[in-house]
Amino acid sequence: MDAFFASPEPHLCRNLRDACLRRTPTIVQSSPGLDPIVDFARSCVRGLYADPRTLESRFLYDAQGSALFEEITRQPEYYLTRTEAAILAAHAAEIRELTGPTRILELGSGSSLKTDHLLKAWLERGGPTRYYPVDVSSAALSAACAGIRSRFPAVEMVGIQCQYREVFPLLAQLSPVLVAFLGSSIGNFAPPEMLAFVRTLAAALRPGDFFLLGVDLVKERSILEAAYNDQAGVTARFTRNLFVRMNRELDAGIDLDAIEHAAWYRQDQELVEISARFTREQSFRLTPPGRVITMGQGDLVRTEISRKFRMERVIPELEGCGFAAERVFTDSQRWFALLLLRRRPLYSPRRAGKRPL
Ligand code: AVJ
Repeated sequence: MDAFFASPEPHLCRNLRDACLRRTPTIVQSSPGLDPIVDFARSCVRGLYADPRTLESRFLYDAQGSALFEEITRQPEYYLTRTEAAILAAHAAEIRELTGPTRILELGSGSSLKTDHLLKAWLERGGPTRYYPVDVSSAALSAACAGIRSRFPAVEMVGIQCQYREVFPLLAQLSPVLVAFLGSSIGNFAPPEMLAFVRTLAAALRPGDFFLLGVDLVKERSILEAAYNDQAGVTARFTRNLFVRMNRELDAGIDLDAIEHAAWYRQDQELVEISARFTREQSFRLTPPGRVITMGQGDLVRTEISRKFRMERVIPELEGCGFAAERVFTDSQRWFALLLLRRRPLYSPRRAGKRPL
């Protein structure tokens, strides 16, 4: 999918460069192009008329959704965040050793709590520590920036509120850089989208730059399904919140009591599929553009996929996209992996004629 081949946005580049030069705590926003409400409405209409019905996961993260996701990460069944944080805590110093004093840009930073381990390791080695959290949620981003500012006053930081693809044109000017994409957020992409994303990222980075990627690994169904169906019902509220947002921003008038959360592991595709199920028939209208949508009893709307990975497969895949795997860190149960990848040189004499990019 070429959705990730964004054209450079000089407006955003200029803002960011200015903010970096001034070294003031700033949040830079992407250039005001499409009205966010129109963007949301169009995406919902497109997705609800598609077969199967789907909604784009990026819209899950409004202020409430981002807060609910933080609550998910604290649920006992949701092992991902805890496990990844422990891996980061154990290996952050080593990662800093391997990368040298790069800037750190974090995609989908959310609350940025796990990043503390990286920032500590960077600060401990001295020299300037420059951190660029990127998130679509301005609420999550401002809270994260305020938190980092108070915990790590020495960190030079510019928060960037935009979609992932909008930040790619900025990466070359941030080099040397480590791009962190944690939490297995990459699992939200379907396989072709993931490849397009990784290739675009590789193309945007300079040779030698780093990519720190967190991936959740294939495991027993019961553990996976529990993680996406927590007892306290937080994940269910997270799924339903997308429809709360449609009611608030698009005046949809959806009966929220007739929506339930459904998540199961599809072993054939090695992914958790997360949907909203309509328990009664209902019609609603989204404004703009005002089209009527009818949902039948039992109809599903897929709100997310969360892919689970196998190291022996994902590493060659990433290497085929222009990266070399430098180190792989994992936990004792091999539930989660943190991959330190490096942008391969465009031309490497050893590989000449073998794997040209
Ligand atoms: C933020 C995409 C990594 O897939 O585990 C958690 C989102 N959705 N519970 C995931 C999520 C429901 C999460 N990611």
